[in-house]
Amino acid sequence: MSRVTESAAGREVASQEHPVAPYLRMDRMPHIWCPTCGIGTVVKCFATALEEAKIDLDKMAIVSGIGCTGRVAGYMNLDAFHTTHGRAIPFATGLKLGRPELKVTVFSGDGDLVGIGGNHFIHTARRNMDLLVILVNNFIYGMTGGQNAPTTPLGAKTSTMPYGNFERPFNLPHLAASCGAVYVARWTSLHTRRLTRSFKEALGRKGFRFIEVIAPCSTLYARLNRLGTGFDLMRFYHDNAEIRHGADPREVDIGFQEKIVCGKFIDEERPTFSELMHAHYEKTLGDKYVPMPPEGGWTHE
Ligand SMILES: Cc1ncc(C[n+]2csc(CCOP(=O)(O)OP(=O)(O)O)c2C)c(N)n1
Ligand code: SF4
Ligand SMILES: [Mg+2]
Repeated sequence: MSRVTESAAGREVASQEHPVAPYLRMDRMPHIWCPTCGIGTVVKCFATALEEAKIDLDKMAIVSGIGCTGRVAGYMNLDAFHTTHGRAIPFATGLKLGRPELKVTVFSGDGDLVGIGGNHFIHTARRNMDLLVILVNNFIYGMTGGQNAPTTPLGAKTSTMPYGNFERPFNLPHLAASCGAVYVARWTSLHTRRLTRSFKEALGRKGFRFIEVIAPCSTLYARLNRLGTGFDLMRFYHDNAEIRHGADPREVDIGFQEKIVCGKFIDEERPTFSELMHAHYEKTLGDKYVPMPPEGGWTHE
């Protein structure tokens, strides 16, 4: 018999259901992710954070680009947008500017956000746009066959660099911090409690917040590099992740099968793009300034 209770966010949970099921579009299951892929774990942590933070889901939207991680938006039982490759951040920016009362989260892959979408990433961080950006870094373009990404560690094998990557990869926390992100953290998909806490904390902040999650691509990255399954990579994270809150982001590069520095590196407050814009126009235009959009957003009933 199923017992129905109410979750923190007011959604009904039947007792035999997984506690985060109300946050997912269960009618779309089974999902496309491979066995021992890390993306599902990150989704579970995010759903748990929404539950624990008691986020009003009617005031929340999620935006993804394209890729295995880009499928996340489609599986979340939220107002969700699956956009074109590399364009999750500009789409989310438009959504936030048009509906400022929404909490907007971008959830996508490394290739999507800092490969094809890299230009959007740096300028949106520079402007301190009020977005939470969750990036699942599996060091590879997963969905399209394991090509080299801007995050592939030196020496790692990919389908387009079969003799090992020789391109210097981005150090993502450093990239985000140097462009102006006000909250920067990195975890692995093994750190489920800490990751959930970090999501919760970042959901409560404003400005450009960036959380990188290192997660296994068991089918391509692990196989091409003979690293075993996703479980073996989780064991690797267990043995090689080092938590160093407040570490200098310049010093958290990731080498191939080397230690992974995790933790919260940046947590500051600075006026967001919209706050600066309103203050500037109020000062320069005075009474002539009509704040845009009207309170509640353009489409508010
Ligand atoms: C404009 C455009 N270029 C290329 C592609 C092909 N493409 C789809 S997903 C993807 C890679 C996604 O990689 P990542 O964001 O790291 O996600 P993952 O699959 O690894 O989670 C690429 C290159 C596309 N869909 N659109
Ligand atoms: S290809 Fe890699 S990233 Fe994509 S679902 Fe499979 S394991 Fe996950
Ligand atoms: Mg990827």
